[in-house]
Amino acid sequence: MKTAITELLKVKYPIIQGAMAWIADANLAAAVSDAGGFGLIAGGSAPVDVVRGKVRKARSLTDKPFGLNIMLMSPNADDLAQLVLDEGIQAVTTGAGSPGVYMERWKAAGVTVIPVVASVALAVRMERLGADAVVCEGCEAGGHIGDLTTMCIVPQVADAVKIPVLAAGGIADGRGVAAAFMLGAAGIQCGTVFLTAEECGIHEQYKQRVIDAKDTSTVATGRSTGHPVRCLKTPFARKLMALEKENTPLEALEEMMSGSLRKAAQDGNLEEGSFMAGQIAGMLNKRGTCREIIENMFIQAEDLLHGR
Ligand code: TUI
Repeated sequence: MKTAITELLKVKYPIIQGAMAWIADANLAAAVSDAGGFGLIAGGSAPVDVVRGKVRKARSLTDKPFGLNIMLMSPNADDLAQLVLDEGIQAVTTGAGSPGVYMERWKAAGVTVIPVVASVALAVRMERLGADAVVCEGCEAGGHIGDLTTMCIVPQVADAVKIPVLAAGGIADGRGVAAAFMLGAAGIQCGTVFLTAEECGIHEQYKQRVIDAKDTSTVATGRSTGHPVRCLKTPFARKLMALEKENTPLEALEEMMSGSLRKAAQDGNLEEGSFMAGQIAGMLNKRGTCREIIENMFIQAEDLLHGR
């Protein structure tokens, strides 16, 4: 399958693996890249030296290209922006904000820049600043989300920009891939499906919860804080929702959120961990390798797109 994204990223399949903080490490990124997709290491809120170590490890695991994601709410975002240049990373994606202040430096160094956006306005701004593509993420996605659904944001952004668009949020099989192409995307980004990958090192409890999830098993918490986050309805999520209803002060909610993804990913802690996952978790019912996940997705998509 050849699209503007396979050309841009020099990959076999037009799929980027979502950069999940505390989850998307060197092993996962290398496995996705080895399978013909584009793996990403999540910078998350980790210190620059930790992230540098992950980049170097991924390089030792695969000779295929991979990238780094910078979560712009991280206090270390400036350092990670520089790390991209120091380590000669081929492509960077950004989330949870506007990467405007870094764009000029990255572009001058020939880095491929793919901001994740949740609105037409930011997509247009990113194109003007020289972004090579944008990921349009709908609110079906796990983690930090915007307001619009994938179905609505992808065609609107595809109409508004000339650069290639990747669709994200709610895609985990060939039907989703084919639908994304019909909406005007040239590629996709998937996070939740890779939580079920053998190479994904999350706690067993997290993986099993994703596999056991049904359609209504996720909820977007934190709307009142201005930072809505979609996660599985665990005891932690229910506590957070109850506190939000009682108009608990923002600081107390933020305090609860801080460190909660680590507690889910590493410890499987249902009482204090935030098990971020997208709505498509309900469709996922088995484990597989990154190669199986990606190949099955694109075999099914090709069949559908060719009317087979
Ligand atoms: O960034 C994500 N997903 C994330 S980041 C994350 S870490 C976190 N942990 C605890 C609390 C909050 C975050 C977990 N999941 N996805 C990409 C994404 N970016 N989705 C939505 C956006 C976005 C939203 C608003 C991008 C830009 C934006 O506005 C910027 C502007 O200036 O308009």
